Amino acid sequence: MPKHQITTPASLIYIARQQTKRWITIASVTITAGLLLLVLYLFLNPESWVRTASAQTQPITTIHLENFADVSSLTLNGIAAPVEDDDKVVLRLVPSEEPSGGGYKGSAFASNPVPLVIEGHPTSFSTHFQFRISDPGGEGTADGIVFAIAPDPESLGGIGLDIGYGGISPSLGVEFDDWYNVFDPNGNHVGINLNGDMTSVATANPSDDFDNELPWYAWIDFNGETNQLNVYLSSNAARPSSPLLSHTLSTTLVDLMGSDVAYVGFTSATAAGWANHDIRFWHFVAGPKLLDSMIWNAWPECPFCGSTSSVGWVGGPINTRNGNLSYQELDLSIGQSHINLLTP
Ligand SMILES: [Ca+2]
Ligand SMILES: [Ca+2]
Repeated sequence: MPKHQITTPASLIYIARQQTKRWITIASVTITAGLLLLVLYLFLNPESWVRTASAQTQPITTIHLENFADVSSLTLNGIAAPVEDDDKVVLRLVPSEEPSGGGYKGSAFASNPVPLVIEGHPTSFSTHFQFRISDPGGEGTADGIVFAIAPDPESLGGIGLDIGYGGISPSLGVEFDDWYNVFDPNGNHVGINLNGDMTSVATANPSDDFDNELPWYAWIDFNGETNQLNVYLSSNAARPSSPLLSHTLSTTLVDLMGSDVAYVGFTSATAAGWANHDIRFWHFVAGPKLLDSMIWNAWPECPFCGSTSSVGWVGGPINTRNGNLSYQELDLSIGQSHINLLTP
């Protein structure tokens, strides 16, 4: 037997060790390559590591801003800015200051567009916000706040009587007007305005003065199937059972905007009279139908949220096309506006 074919226990152990080392090397290289490929895949496909719930996300647009400490989701125009108020950061559309140049104006729109057709249905929406008008100066409280829908998030109309809305065309506006002009019914009214025209197509009078320094609660619902717009107003958080102002548009939102997307937000302005015009919180939800479940304060209790959960209950159930129910959650651990739609 040739020498090199002689095997001893020691040489067998040596061969085994060399074999093991080789396998370890091959395994290490394979695992490293696999991990690199996985990292590369996740980098190239970020949606793959977002929670699976996103795959079930319904075509619902939501905005939930309990305060305005983070305005990264908004497009701010003119003088509009987040401002620390007594108890929270508010969106100050215009400040109570003697303006330079005849008047101040400001607007803020959600930067993400709202589709005006969802799943083949004309979009319906429900929004709820709190505003406060305070610290008047000059000739008196002026000029009001407008909830506006327009095809451009950088929309900003004129100063003074235009309330930052006049001149934005096309557009839909719901004004909370606190200064009398010749085209106004009085110096304290709610109005529905079209295409930047300051002569409202419908108006109504609230129960108290807007500049009473107290927060006002407003709800605006739009039914895309009937084109009916309802405005509710209250000095407390309870949504009134009847709208203060109701008006049916003669066109769809798509026809009005001349677009299948639009932006929602607020405008304001001052001139010879001024005041702080603040939005203190804002919720908005849009969907293919106007459902009770979309309406703030009409939402039922969350059927599965634990009391110790960091997930806040903000809405739902929302009926989806296939009859399943989806639920919205707000991650309280990061504060606000982090929404997932889940199917339990
Ligand atoms: Ca006015
Ligand atoms: Ca008016």
